[in-house]
Amino acid sequence: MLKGQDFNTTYQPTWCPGCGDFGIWTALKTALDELQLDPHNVVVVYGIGCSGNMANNVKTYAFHGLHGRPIPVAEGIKLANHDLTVIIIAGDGDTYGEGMNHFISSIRGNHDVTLIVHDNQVYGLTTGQTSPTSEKGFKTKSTPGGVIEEPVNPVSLALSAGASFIARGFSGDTTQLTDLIKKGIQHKGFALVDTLQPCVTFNKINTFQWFYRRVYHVEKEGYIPNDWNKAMAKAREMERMATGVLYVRERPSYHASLPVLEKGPLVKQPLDGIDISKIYKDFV
Ligand SMILES: Cc1ncc(C[n+]2csc(CCOP(=O)(O)OP(=O)(O)O)c2C)c(N)n1
Ligand code: SF4
Ligand SMILES: [Mg+2]
Repeated sequence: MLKGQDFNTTYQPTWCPGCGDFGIWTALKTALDELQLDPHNVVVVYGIGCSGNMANNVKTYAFHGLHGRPIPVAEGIKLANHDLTVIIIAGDGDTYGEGMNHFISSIRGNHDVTLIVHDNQVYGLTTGQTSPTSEKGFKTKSTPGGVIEEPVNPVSLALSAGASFIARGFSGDTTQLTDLIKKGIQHKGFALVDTLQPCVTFNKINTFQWFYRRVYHVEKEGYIPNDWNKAMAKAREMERMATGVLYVRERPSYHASLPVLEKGPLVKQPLDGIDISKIYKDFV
């Protein structure tokens, strides 16, 4: 079995010094180690962004997809071989902007994938434009007069869509984040780990210091994550920011609901003897 540092590759990350992405990288590798997962049984699907640039830095199978589209790729991989652990690394722009439809759809289907969002409330890779989670009034290159729209609240959105596992982490707390990623991976269904991730270069508002003043661990206050209304109240807190597992409920996952997969993963099922000529004729 590999240790956390053994999930390193020979490539070093290219993130800015002090970027919150380093904490998520550390937490992911530690989670894979502590769950004793073998690299060849794990696929990480990356979106496009500073977040997605982690693709070269974790020793597992990897797919570096299109901006906004890592979720359907991950779903396809899981449906083809549900023995694999499938994880998604994506930005807030990727997930809650161009990929929003996939986010809702995957939650509804309860696809058994773990989505770790690097939520830095800005477009990092394209050098600092407004993202869907940017605060109202935030001034960026794309909104010099300040953001007009209300920000997306990822936790309340996921709750409304029917998510079966929702956690919020902070990249400045890798111990807690490791635990949340492990729980997300172990959950049998769609797991969101929305991670507060300071972008030290392009977001001078939501800094590490800004988050340290606000974040707190829900479990230290005796919070039990099984009540939808209480989770929604936690999601909507403004002055403090709840971190930890905010909501869990058991629900059959998508692949577990398909009779054809009861025999085992699709990739391990024989292809010979399948006659598709009738279906084919319908399309020619
Ligand atoms: C389909 C598509 N649309 C837009 C882009 C341009 N683009 C690349 S990264 C990015 C934003 C990245 O922001 P985010 O998803 O928040 O990731 P971060 O860099 O902050 O980690 C955009 C708009 C692209 N590469 N492909
Ligand atoms: S631009 Fe922001 S998110 Fe991207 S590497 Fe630099 S600090 Fe990190
Ligand atoms: Mg971003």
